[in-house]
Amino acid sequence: MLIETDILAKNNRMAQANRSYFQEKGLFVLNLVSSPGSGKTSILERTLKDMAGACRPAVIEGDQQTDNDAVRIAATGVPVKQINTGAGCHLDAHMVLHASEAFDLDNLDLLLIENVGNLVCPASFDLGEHHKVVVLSVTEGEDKPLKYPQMFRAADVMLLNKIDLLPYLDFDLESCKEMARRVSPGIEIFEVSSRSGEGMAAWYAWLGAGIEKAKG
Ligand SMILES: Nc1nc2c(ncn2[C@@H]2O[C@H](COP(=O)(O)OP(=O)(O)O)[C@@H](O)[C@H]2O)c(=O)[nH]1
Ligand SMILES: [Mg+2]
Ligand SMILES: [Zn+2]
Repeated sequence: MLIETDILAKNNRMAQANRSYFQEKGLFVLNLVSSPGSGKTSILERTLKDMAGACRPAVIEGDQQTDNDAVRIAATGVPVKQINTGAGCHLDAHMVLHASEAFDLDNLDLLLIENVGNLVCPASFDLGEHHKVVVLSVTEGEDKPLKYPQMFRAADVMLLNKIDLLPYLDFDLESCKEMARRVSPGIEIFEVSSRSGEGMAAWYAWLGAGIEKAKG
């Protein structure tokens, strides 16, 4: 327990340093978290294609193994750096700082970090982002905010993804949103489908406003 506290304290210090550094560069930084398969990479791919020319993004991809997601992002033409955590189950602030050295930050205004698929410990590890964005897909069950409250409390935004599948499921959208707000009253919720594009415009508007604000 003492070791854990120490690791988190050290990470918090590094995350604060990242935050100051990213702020100096006028970067809007988001940390995307979810369980595996909720659609983080798909949302990034669609967002990068639809917002091409509207912002100057780069992506950091976190996975235990493979560069599959980095390859998918690279296909959009956006600069990307893969981090493999091996046995590790989350990104930390130190990894993110080093990965960001792959980019010319002076010529970017948006840094999107896809965390390792895991709804537990990424909640505790600040990376120096402006916001955690939690992706929950409608195939996962509406009670996930109650089961993983730390993560939903840590997130400022929830992307409720795969709404194109709603007609085939008995997922209760209103109940899910109510449970998310019960653990995190201020959470901003966007209902989206990275497949059909439904609901994505509201997410892009939120993103655009954040980019403008971060430029200062
Ligand atoms: N039907 C549907 N499938 C989706 C949607 N978004 C992602 N998927 C699928 O869900 C699977 C996992 O997506 P991926 O982006 O790799 O998830 P990640 O592990 O969170 O990065 C893939 O087979 C995607 O095609 C969506 O909006 N609708
Ligand atoms: Mg992914
Ligand atoms: Zn972990």
